[in-house]
Amino acid sequence: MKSIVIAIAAMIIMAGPAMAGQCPALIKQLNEAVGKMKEGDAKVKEAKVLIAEAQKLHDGKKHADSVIKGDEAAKVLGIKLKKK
Ligand SMILES: [Cu+2]
Repeated sequence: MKSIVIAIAAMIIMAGPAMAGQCPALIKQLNEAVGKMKEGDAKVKEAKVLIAEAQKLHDGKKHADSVIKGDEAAKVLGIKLKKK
């Protein structure tokens, strides 16, 4: 029983840094995609808000939430993100 608890705790601890590297990579891809699109476009504006939120979540160490926001932004833009 104890070993299971330790294994779960270790997974949670290790998931943190792994996710931390993911968001900047996703945000970079989103910003590049936005850079190629028309600035006045409604979906570009919407995506920029979501990207800013993803960045804020990442800065606040909420990496899992940041990835979800990034996915939302990608859906708005109609692009696919490359994930690690
Ligand atoms: Cu992050």
